Amino acid sequence: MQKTYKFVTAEEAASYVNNGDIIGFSGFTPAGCPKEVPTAIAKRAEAFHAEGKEFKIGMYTGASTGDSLDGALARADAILFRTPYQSNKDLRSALNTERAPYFDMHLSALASHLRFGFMPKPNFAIIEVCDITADGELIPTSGVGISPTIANLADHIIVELNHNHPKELRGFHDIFEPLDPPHRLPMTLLKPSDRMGTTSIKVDPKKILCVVETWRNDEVGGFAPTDEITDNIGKNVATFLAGEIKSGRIPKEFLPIQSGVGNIANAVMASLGTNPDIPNFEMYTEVIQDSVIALIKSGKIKFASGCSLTITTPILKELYADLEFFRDKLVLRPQEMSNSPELARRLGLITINTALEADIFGNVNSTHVMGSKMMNGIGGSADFTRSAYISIFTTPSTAKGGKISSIVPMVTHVDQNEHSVNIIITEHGVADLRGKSPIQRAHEIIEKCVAPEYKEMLREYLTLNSSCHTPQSLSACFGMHREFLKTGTMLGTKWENYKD
Ligand code: 0RQ
Repeated sequence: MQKTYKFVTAEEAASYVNNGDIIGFSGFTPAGCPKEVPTAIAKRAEAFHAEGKEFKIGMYTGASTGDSLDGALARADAILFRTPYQSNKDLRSALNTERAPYFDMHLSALASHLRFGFMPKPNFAIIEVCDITADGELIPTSGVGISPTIANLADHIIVELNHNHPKELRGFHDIFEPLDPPHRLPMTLLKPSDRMGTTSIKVDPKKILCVVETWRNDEVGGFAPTDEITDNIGKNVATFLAGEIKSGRIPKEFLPIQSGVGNIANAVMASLGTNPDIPNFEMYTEVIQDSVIALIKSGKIKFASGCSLTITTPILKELYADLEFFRDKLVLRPQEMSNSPELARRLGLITINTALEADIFGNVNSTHVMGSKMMNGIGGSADFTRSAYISIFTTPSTAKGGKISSIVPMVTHVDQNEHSVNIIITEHGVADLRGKSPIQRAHEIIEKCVAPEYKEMLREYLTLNSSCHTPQSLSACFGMHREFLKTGTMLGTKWENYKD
């Protein structure tokens, strides 16, 4: 293999990339993303900028990435456009100040939209692997994302061979790319542990421009320790699901779980793991976080299918040290499969994602702070929510030390609408929206989920425009947000100040 491919430094690999190039990057979250070449491209951009020359690249990623990719390129002002999900603070700042054009997409749709030609084709793919064979087999590492599609579409592939991920990861991936309509066939999985693809991404070796070696770890951040609020949210999710099993609304053998990213999702998984009324279960999800690995070890999770091992370095090292134990309990797939709405509906997923804010009628905003500032992106939340067996959204009832109520009259941006959201859960309780009219949903959410200090304010809101199907007041619906922007807290909102 050493003879087959050209081994180069990251700087040399980056020197092939020019202003206006469009690059697809491997990985999903910081797991499985290239690290050396993106940083070297950022340095190249800075050198061009220092000479007064343009240098920006178009960027397709699986989801968020590590700081050496999104952070470095954002700081270098080198982004022509960027999609989909992101969570890097420097990129967030760039895209919220018009320095990096960003468009948010459903993660399941990205690969097919690239193939359909809805967006410019990537001319480069930069793909992290744990192994590469002379005949062009690429073995992904801890995250797959859109790698098969960008490897097929790109003219040139730059490989980052990461020796920190063992070659024995071969076999942990299930790589499949569907045909496009009208020739598409069903994805045949009937349970999370089924497979339908190959264990590697096969490319024409002639497309592999060069290989860069690295020993760098995935840049997965740690999780905040659970606190009383996240613990109570987790307990409420577990108690709700246990009740649904008892009532027969969820089959007694339980159903596969999808769980989102972040501190709350991590805490929810930990609670499911410790509740004795929750049977051992499987996951069909996109992101496999730390808590899932602990639950696989304890036997509570029987199998996890995901797109990435978004796992902190110490836990990933433990997993790699005991790889054979995990071999029949884990699989990683491209996001077109892990997030497939077809599979979510067929497998009957219980989906658990996080809202920034929800409104009293059941619409959810997971992305835009005060309707205008992008936080991270929709990620896979709608891929799963719309096709779920039961869709759950969790959120602490307040944010910013109680100055913001996470439950408001009308969300300032809609990611999931009232028709897709079944259950909302805060630390105070569980609002079951199924089979309820808008006004019934409003009462359910206010009484079960809203923080005590905001309950009366929201009850009063419902009287502003009563005797209609959805009692919204178009003049006052953003009153709580406007009060926060004016005074720094929603607490003093008086409806008479906002109603015409
Ligand atoms: O900001 O840390 O500066 O105080 O939002 O909030 O409570 O730490 O929650 O880490 O679980 O992230 C929705 C962002 C939640 C995440 C979101 C502020 C709050 C804090 C983070 P600070 P927490 P988490 C998987 C599927 C996308 C959709 C999804 C996310 C920060 O879960 O990106 O689930 N989801 N996709 O203070 C202003 C409010 C706020 C608020 C919270 N109402 N107004 N700020 N915050 N509520 C993703 C993938 O597909 C890969």
